[in-house]
Amino acid sequence: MDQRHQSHHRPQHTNSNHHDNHQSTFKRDMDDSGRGHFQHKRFRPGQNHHPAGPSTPPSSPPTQSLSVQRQLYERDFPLYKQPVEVGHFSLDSERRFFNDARQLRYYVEPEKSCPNFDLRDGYRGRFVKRDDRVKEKLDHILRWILANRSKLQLKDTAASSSPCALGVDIVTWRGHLTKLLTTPYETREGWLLAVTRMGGTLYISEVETEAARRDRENRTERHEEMMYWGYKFEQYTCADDAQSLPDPGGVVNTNEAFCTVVQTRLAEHRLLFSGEVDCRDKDPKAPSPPANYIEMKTSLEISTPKQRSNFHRFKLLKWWAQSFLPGVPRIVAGFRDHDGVVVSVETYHISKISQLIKNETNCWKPTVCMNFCCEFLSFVKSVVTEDNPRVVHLFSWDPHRDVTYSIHRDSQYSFLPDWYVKEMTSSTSRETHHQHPPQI
Ligand code: 0WD
Ligand code: CA
Repeated sequence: MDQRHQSHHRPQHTNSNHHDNHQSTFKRDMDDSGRGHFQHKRFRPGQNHHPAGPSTPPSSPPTQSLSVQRQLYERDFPLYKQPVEVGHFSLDSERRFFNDARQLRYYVEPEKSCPNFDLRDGYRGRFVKRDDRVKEKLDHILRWILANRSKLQLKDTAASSSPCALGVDIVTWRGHLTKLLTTPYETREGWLLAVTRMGGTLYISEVETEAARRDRENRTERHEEMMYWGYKFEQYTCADDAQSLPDPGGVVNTNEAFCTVVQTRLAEHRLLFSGEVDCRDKDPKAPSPPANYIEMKTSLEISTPKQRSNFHRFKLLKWWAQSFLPGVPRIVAGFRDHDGVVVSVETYHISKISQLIKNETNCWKPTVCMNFCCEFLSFVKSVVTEDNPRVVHLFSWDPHRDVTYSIHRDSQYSFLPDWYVKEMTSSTSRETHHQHPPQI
């Protein structure tokens, strides 16, 4: 690993590993003897802290929860290692998986600062929409893991005593981590995250909430059309290869995707996650992935101070969290009017966003987002101890509430497919064999 990869994401913060002495934010009920119901070396009874008042009376059943209150997470920025791309994959127009970069596109800067792109063009006749009733869960990432696991495991065997394990603590989508990062500031939408431990690795997969399902089934025609606008903007600005130009006359097909797979570490949590990447810098001298990736966004043009403030306080939080996680350094934003015409294009550097929001009162803080995510992962690790692909711990959060969970065995929530479990458990010895060929 070179020096750059050893460095940490530390926007505006000094490096400090704060994890040995901070107050725990787990809420834990005491049993009759006064002992806590779960054991974790960092969360001893007495060190426990929760601002919500006295613990539950001894007679009530044991519950465990995690507080989301912002002030509990206002401490030094946790260690977040520079994310390293360990692979990528593509999904084609029929959502078929390929272990390659065939869907990666190249950013072509618009010729004018006011490009007048019409984002409504093609919605009626040149649009193939992915069926969002189909829940793919972690399947594509799991396919990538099976196709690349010898690489992953080889890297890990030197350091690990269990060569069958993947060498990471957490496998998930980047989008799920984005939701965790923004949770301390979210006031509208809750979430459900299913967690299963297998081979020592925790797999985290989202479950659609009832409210999200209702929203999806009751979208207005206007909302459906506006969801297309973001993809249309990508089509105006992205080309299939470094030499060619975008083709605004083509079909927009949202089945197509290019996803990066990155590895990184948040404090003690080794993470492997995948996220969709819109395009890359077409300069062949651009830095290596993920530093050459660009995230495309659209947003309503800003005309009033109130709109600017809302943009900083709510939209930039989501944009920052999403791109910071995989180490994507730039966002290109198309600002559009109410008719879907792009009136300006602006670039945001992720490393400068925290400066940009500094003058906003009561604004979000990157450190709160990262510390909450870190604490949630610790909470999950301490709760999900049974290593069993058939068991799901369902973590649940609603705005203004704590995170709680329930346990489900052989239920509708099980999400690790048989083909993955079989392959991971049966080929352990074969893989080990690969790494330690017998001496003849
Ligand atoms: O079925 C589902 N509910 C999920 C699907 C949950 C999580 C992920 N996915 C799929 C997406 O279809 C996509 O292929 O995983 C891939 C992306 O994962 P991610 O990068 O972790 O997701 P996120 O960061 O939330 O979204 C990245 C992009 C979005 O870009 P914008 O600029 O809008 O944030 O992935 C696209 C979208 O372009 N995207 C989706 N496209 C279709 N259906 C979806 C979705 N449900 N979610 C994200
Ligand atoms: Ca995008």
